[in-house]
Amino acid sequence: MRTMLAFLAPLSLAAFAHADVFLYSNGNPSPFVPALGASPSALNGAPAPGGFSWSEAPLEGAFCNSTAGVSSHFVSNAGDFRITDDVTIPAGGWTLDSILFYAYQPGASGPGSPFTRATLRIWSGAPGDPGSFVIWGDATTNRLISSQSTGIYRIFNSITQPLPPSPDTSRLLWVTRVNIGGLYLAEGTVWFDWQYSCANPDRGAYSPTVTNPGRRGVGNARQFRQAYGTFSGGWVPVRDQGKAPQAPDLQQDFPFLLFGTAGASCDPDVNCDGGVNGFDIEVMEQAVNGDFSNFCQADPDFNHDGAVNGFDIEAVEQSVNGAPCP
Ligand SMILES: [Ca+2]
Ligand SMILES: [Ca+2]
Ligand SMILES: [Ca+2]
Ligand SMILES: [Ca+2]
Repeated sequence: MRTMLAFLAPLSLAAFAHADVFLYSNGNPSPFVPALGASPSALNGAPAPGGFSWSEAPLEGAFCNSTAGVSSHFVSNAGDFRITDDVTIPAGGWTLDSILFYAYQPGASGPGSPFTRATLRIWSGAPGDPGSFVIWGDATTNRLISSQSTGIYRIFNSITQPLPPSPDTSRLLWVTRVNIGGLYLAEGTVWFDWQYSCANPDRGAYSPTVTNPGRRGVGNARQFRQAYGTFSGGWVPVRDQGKAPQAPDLQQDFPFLLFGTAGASCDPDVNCDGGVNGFDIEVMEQAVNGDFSNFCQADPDFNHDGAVNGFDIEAVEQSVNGAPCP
């Protein structure tokens, strides 16, 4: 019996390994399906190449969207674009591991991604609104985990006059996973604000807006633009002007997926050395005292009570000793 317990003890640590899942897809009811409107054939009947799909600017009634993608890249010498959209987190909150974004670069069809860096901030309210502030992240740290082909080509609407362009394969969409690292966010609305950097600094990243067949979309996304001409720089609504010319301009959303755990979650390995032991209590104590040099997690508020203090040390100690997450 004693031997069995000795075997079981290490296994009990598995209880801490939370099961991350796709929690949310912005613009699509299936949390693991991005709102790209992926289809094997275009509205004009043209089939996508074998194994690929189209993401076609949608048609609603007589009008379609006219934009394939919105600039979302860092450019060292000619403007600095960021884009932002919101999510409402339900009761209980979410612990976010990562977020997945979508963009193309004209002509970039791989095999490697054209995007080499991504930065992310999370805001308390809409960026640009008075009173909104950054609650996590910054505009400089590279948080890109991976960037891979989606197998989906972004195309303009293929049937709306005048002069609908034929579907083409110049805009391969890449899915880029950006690290959030286990940040707990309580119930409420937050805004993500992100930016790509490109392998070729003279090229761009263009993010498609939420695409659902038959709907042009009504959203609240924004884009940051640097000052130019008479514009002093700042956040502006992302609007699709539509086609034909009399089509109304409609504000859009951006597709993204959130990956993590519903509710609070914890990993008492706060120094990420693979072990759960006294060092973690020590490192939590250092963090409470302002030294984050050994602390590896996104959120030092281990027990999610809104403060970083001795209770967090206590909670780590209890977790190290086998207690469930606070
Ligand atoms: Ca939105
Ligand atoms: Ca218009
Ligand atoms: Ca550890
Ligand atoms: Ca706390």
